[in-house]
Amino acid sequence: MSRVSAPTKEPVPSKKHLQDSTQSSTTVIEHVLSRLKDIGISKVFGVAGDFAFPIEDAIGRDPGIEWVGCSNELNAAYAADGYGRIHGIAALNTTYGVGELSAICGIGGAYAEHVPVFHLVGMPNLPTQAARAVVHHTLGNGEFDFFRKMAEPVVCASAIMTPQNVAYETERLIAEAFYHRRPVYMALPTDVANQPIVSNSAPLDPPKSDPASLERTVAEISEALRAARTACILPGFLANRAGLEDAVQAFVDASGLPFATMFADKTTLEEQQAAYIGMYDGKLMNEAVREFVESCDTVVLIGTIFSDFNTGAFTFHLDPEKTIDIRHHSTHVGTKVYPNVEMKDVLAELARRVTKRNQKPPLQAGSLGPEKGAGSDPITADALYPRWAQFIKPDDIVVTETGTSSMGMAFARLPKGAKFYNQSLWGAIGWATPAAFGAAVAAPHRRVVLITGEGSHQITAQEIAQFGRRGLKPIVFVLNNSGYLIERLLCENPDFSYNDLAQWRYSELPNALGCTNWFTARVTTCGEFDQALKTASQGDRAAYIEVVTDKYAASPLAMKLHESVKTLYQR
Ligand SMILES: Cc1ncc(C[n+]2csc(CCOP(=O)(O)OP(=O)(O)O)c2C)c(N)n1
Repeated sequence: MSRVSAPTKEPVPSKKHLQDSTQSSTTVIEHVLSRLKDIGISKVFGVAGDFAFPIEDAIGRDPGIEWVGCSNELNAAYAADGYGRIHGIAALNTTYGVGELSAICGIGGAYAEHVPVFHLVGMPNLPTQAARAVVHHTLGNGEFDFFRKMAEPVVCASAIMTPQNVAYETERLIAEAFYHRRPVYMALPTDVANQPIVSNSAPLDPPKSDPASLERTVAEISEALRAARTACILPGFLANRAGLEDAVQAFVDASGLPFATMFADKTTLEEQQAAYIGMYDGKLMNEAVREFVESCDTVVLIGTIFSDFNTGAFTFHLDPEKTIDIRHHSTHVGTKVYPNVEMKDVLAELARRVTKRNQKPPLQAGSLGPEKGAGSDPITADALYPRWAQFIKPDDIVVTETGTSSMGMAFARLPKGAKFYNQSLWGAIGWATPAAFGAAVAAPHRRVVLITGEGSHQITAQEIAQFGRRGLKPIVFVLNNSGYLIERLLCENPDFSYNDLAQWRYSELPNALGCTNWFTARVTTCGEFDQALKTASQGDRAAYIEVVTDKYAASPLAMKLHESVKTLYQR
């Protein structure tokens, strides 16, 4: 449902890769683009630059691949990340040095959160590099390999293409990106990009489970579940990254087990189903969910991580002996590790073999309380979050930013088909605005709702222009609480000036950024907010609503984190 096509299918050979291309007239960049198209890439996000012209010219000439221009490279990387979360894979193009380094924080986020982004970088030509010439976008020291080295820790594989290596290296990078579900770096010197390729290579096989190991893993999990008096599932975002939501759902259905989700995993599975018991956030929120999950004889984790924000600032307690952890390429059953088993195979076998329990779920997932306040009342947290929760419609794509707003929205039970996206591990503020743009490009027929704090929005707000440029109709909420509220709640003194911001006239931005016919509003009371929500929900045009609250109107989780700084920072 959430995927636009099926790009996460492992690469398959097509006739053209098996042709002898030693005499090919296909150029290096044409070959790379052709293979990226084969695996489902039809858009490239980026910012143009002269060292990347051969890449951009080839995209311009190719009717099967569209250039998606962004305001800067950081935004382009975040947009590619948002696109990749929905589409399964994404591509980004930047120029040498200045462009690629601007993108690197976004690529780091895609690495941390397992979004395969193919980063195509244009480099100066080989004679320039050999002469160690002092050219623009370099450090002026004749070094040309520094920036690739800087990229290395945030990608799972990299290559500088040549006519001789491009066929094999492209296959290797595709295989690595699919295997790790992480970004790869492909550099093309300007002269090399347009040379004919002199090599060929077939796609590399995707990894396969070891049959004996798979059998033992599934037998052991089935037995653990059979013996468990109580059990539950924690489906995680890494299952989603591998395109395995349906396989996880099939296992949930076949097992009859209830499931809860942690913060980063929200909406991995549909929340409007009886098996869903709510958000599990350690001791910080939803005590009944914590009590049930932690009391289970067996807990099955499917592609999740125990990060600070996924575990209620490490206040969770799951006994490793009672935990089954199904990962992309290995499974842990208690303290035993089965290294050579693929998540998709384990899930498929479990769905086939597990014994179904016909038990009523122990809990019913809750949502946020009733909407408080009316008329001229100020917009408190109790007024804000239930209203936003009510506003979300089936199939919406809800992109939320690091800060107090995502912490509030994560506990709303979302309607059927609605998806929640957040960058909860990397947590770079500014991600959400361009990521929402990327999401809208990936799913132009679904409603995208962006919820961001104003401090985060100030980092990447230019990307609002791109929605307007492409005629996309997002609903944007900017929460203006006069500064960095989450930081005020976590730092030594909330009133230190480093948490204050320049006050923008936010609702004037869409107009200034060329977005015509958008509904814009600045609301400071519940009555104004209700009116704006009503207009925005009509759905005929994009909306941009600045929601003004008190400086300390924090969501419950944000308040809990304020009380839990000791465990959050392990002080
Ligand atoms: C790129 C980056 N810089 C700085 C931070 C530190 N940081 C975390 S949350 C935050 C403030 C968010 O403020 P805002 O977007 O206004 O949301 P609020 O918490 O006020 O709702 C900052 C500065 C970060 N996470 N990422």
